Amino acid sequence: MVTRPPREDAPQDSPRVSAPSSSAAGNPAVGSIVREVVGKLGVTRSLTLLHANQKDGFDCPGCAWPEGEHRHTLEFCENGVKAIAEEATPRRVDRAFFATHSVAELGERSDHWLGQQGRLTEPMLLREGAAHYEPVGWDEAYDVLADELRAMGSPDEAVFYTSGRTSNEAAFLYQLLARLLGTNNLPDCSNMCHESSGTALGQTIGIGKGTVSLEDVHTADLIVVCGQNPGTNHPRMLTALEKAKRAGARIIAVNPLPEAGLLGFANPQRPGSYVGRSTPIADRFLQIRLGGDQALFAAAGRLLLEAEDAQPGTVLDHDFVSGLTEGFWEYAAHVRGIDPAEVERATGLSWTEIEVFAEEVRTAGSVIVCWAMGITQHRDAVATIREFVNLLLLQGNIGRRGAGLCPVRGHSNVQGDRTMGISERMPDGWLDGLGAEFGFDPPRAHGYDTVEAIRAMRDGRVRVFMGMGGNFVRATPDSDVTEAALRRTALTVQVSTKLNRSHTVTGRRALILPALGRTERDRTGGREQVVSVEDSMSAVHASRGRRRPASEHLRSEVDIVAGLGERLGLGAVDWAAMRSDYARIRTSIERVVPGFDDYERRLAAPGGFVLPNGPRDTRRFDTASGKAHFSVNPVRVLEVPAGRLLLQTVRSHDQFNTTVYGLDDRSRGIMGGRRVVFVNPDDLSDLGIADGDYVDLVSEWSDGERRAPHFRVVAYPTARGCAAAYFPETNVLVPLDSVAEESNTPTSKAVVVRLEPEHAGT
Ligand SMILES: Nc1nc2c(c(=O)[nH]1)N[C@H]1C(S)=C(S)[C@@H](COP(=O)(O)OP(=O)(O)OC[C@H]3O[C@@H](n4cnc5c(=O)[nH]c(N)nc54)[C@H](O)[C@@H]3O)O[C@H]1N2
Ligand SMILES: Nc1nc2c(c(=O)[nH]1)N[C@H]1C(S)=C(S)[C@@H](COP(=O)(O)OP(=O)(O)OC[C@H]3O[C@@H](n4cnc5c(=O)[nH]c(N)nc54)[C@H](O)[C@@H]3O)O[C@H]1N2
Ligand SMILES: [Mo]
Repeated sequence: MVTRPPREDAPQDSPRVSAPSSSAAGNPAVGSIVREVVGKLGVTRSLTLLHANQKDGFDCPGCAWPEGEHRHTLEFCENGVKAIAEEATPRRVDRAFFATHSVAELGERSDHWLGQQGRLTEPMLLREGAAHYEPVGWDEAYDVLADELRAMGSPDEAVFYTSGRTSNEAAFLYQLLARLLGTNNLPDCSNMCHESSGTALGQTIGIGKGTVSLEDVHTADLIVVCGQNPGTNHPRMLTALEKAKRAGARIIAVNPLPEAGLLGFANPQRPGSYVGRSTPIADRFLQIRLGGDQALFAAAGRLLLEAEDAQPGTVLDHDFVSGLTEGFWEYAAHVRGIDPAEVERATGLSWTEIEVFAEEVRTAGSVIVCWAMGITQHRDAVATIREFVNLLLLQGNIGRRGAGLCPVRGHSNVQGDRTMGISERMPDGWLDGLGAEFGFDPPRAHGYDTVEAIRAMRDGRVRVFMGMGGNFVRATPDSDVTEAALRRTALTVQVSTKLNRSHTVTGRRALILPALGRTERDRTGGREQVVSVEDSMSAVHASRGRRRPASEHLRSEVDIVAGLGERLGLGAVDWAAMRSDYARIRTSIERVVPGFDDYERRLAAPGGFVLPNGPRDTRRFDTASGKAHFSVNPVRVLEVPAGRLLLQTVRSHDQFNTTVYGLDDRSRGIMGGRRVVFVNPDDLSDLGIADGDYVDLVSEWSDGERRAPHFRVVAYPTARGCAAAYFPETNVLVPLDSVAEESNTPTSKAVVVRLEPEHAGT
C-alpha cells in the first residue's frame, strides 16, 4: 500500500527547523492571537471573542476544559481563538466553488487548503456518476437520504457517526432517530479518543468519567500530567495548573516529549506575565518510553506497599481500602512480584527515577492524575488506566478534596454526547428509559464502533453512512482502507460547517448538509434557541451563539435531525414541536437521562449545573459489588524489532484534529511544513540517518506494510526508541486491526516503523 502525498502538500511543505521553545504562552502567544484574529476576521468580527465562555455567551468550540468561576472578560486562549476564527471566517464555499472544482480535484488538495476555503453555504448533492456537487434544496436532500434509508435490507446497513461538537439536544435527537430506525450503529470520535478511559473507569469505579472538579485541581498537593500536551491542546488547563502551583502543588509531567507547555508558562490572562517571565509548570519531568505508563504506575504501587511494610500505618488509607474497595490482596500480591528490570525496559526510566516518583506520591496528601491521548491510544491503554486507579485507591485518593482521576477530554461536547446516548452500546436500563419515553422498543444488540463500522463498509455491509460533524475519513486509521470502504456505500452524508476530505471520498451518491456553528445565532422555528453542553468535569451549561449565520440556508443540527425524522415519519415523536422549541427536547432528556432533573431551570442559572458523580460526591461506586475495584494487570513491554522505532502521531500547535490552521508548530520549532518526523539524535546515529535527511515512513504489521512518503527527519530530544509525526498525514500508517485491548481504540500512539531513506536502492 503506497500513498502519495496530496498534490498541494509538496509545494507547501518545506519545513524549516529551529530550536523548540521553552514555554507555551506569553508574548508569542499574545502576538499570535492578535494576528490571527484581526488578520482573519477584521475588527468587528473579532468582537465575537468577547462572548466566548461568558455566562450568557457560547461555549468555546476549542476543547472541553471547564470554565473557571471567575471568568476574565476574555476567557479564551490562543487555540480557542483559532477555533473560533475558523468558524467566523468571511470566506465561503458556495455553488460557484463546486462548479469550478470537481470532486476528483478537491480530493487532491491538502487538508490545509480544503479548510482554508471557508464556510459551506447550502446543501449540495453529488449525483451518481457526476464529477461535481450541485446545489439541492433541503427538501430534496431529505428525500435522497430518506429513500436510501428506506431501501435498506436491514437498519444495520446504516451508520450514524458523531464528532464531539454536537450539542446535547442534537445528540439526543440523533441517537433517537437511529434507534427508532432500529440500529445501535452510533460510532463516535470517542471510539478513537477517550474510549479506553470510559472502559477502565466503568469497570473499576462504576462511572466512565473523571472524579475531579476544578476546585480539586486548584487544591491538589500533587498533579501528575501523563500523556498530554496541554500547552497546545488544553491551554486553559495551564491556568489551573499555575493556580495549583501557587497554592503549593507539585507537578510531574510524564511524557516522551519535553512539551513546551509543561516546562514553562506565562499567563496571557494576566498582563503582568506578558513581559516574558514564565512560571515553570513541571517540577519533575519523567521522559518515559511510549507505552510505558502502566509499568510506571504498577512499580509505584509496589514501592508504596514496601513503604507501608517499613512503617505500617503511614502510607495506605486502610479504612478506605478495607471499607470501600475489593481486590486489594490479589493486586498487592501481583505488584509485589513485578520485576524492576522489566519495568526499566518498558519505561526507559531508571529504577531510581521510579523510586523518586513513588516518593512524591507517598508524601503528597492528595494526588490527581490527568491524562489524554498519550495514554488512551495504546494497546494496553485500558490496563494502564486501571493501574492509575489502583495507585489512587491505595491512599484513598478518590472522592476527597484535591484528589482524583482526571481524563482530559478533547472535543468541547464529547462527554455530553455520550451522556445523551451517542454510543454503540448503551446499557439496557438506559434504553428502557428511552423506550418508555417514546413508546418503542429500542434495539438491544450492540452496534458498530468506529473500527467495526470501517470493517462493515469495507465488507459491503453498509448502504448509508451519515456523519454528524467531524471528518471521518481523515480522523480514522488506515486511510487507504477507510477510503476504499466509504466508496463501497450507496450514500455518504456529511453534516458539516467547513469543507474537508470526507466530502471528497464518497459513496455512489453524496450529500453535504451545511450546519450552523456554535458561535452563530440559532433562530430555528422563528425563536432564539439555546443549546447545552457538558464539559470535562461534568458541568452542564447553556451555549448561545450571537453571530449572524454564515449563510441564510444553514440549518441547526437539531433542525436537520428533526427534519429527517419527520420525513421518515419515525415513531410517535412530535419532531416539529421539538424543532421549534428545544426546551421540548430537554423535557424528554430530563425524563430519560439520570441527573437532568429540573433541566430547564438549572440551565438558566449562571454557569449551569454539575451532574451527580458517585465516586466524587459521596464515594459511592456503582459497580456490581458497590465497591471500587483493584485490578491485576500484567506488565507488558511494547517490543520493537531491531532497527525499528515506535512512532506516535500527535497534533501540532497549529491544527484542531484534522483541521490544519497553518503549517507551523511554534512550540516544537517547526515552520512552514508538516511532513516532519522527530527522532532522538542517538537513534539517528544508530540508524545512520542525519537530521535534514528525507525518509519514507514504513509501518510494519502482520498483514503487510504501509508507507507514508517524504518526511524530513528532525533530531529532537524525544525518548530513545520513539519517534513522533503529525496526524492526520500519518493515519495511513496505523493498521485498522492495531487497536487497544477492550476499548478497540486505534493505537495512534504506537506504530512500529522503519525509516527508509528516500531513493534507497535506486
Ligand atoms: N488546539 C487544539 N486543541 C485540541 C485539539 C487539537 O487538535 N488542537 N484536539 C482536541 C482533542 S479531540 C483531544 S482528544 C485533545 C488531545 O490532547 P492531547 O492528548 O494533548 O493531544 P496529542 O497531540 O495527541 O498529544 C499526546 C501527548 O501524549 C504524549 N504521549 C504519547 N504517547 C505517550 C505515552 O505512551 N506515555 C506518555 N506518558 N505520554 C505519551 C505525547 O508526547 C503528547 O505530548 O485535545 C483537544 N484540544
Ligand atoms: N493518527 C491519529 N488519529 C486520530 C487521533 C490521533 O491522535 N492520531 N486522534 C483521534 C481523536 S482524539 C479524535 S477526537 C478524532 C477526531 O475526529 P473528528 O471529530 O471526526 O474530526 P475533526 O477534525 O474534529 O472534525 C472537523 C470537521 O468537523 C466539522 N465541524 C466543525 N464544527 C462543527 C459543528 O459545530 N457542527 C458540525 N456539524 N460540524 C462541525 C467541520 O466540517 C470540520 O471539517 O480523531 C482521531 N484520530
Ligand atoms: Mo479527541
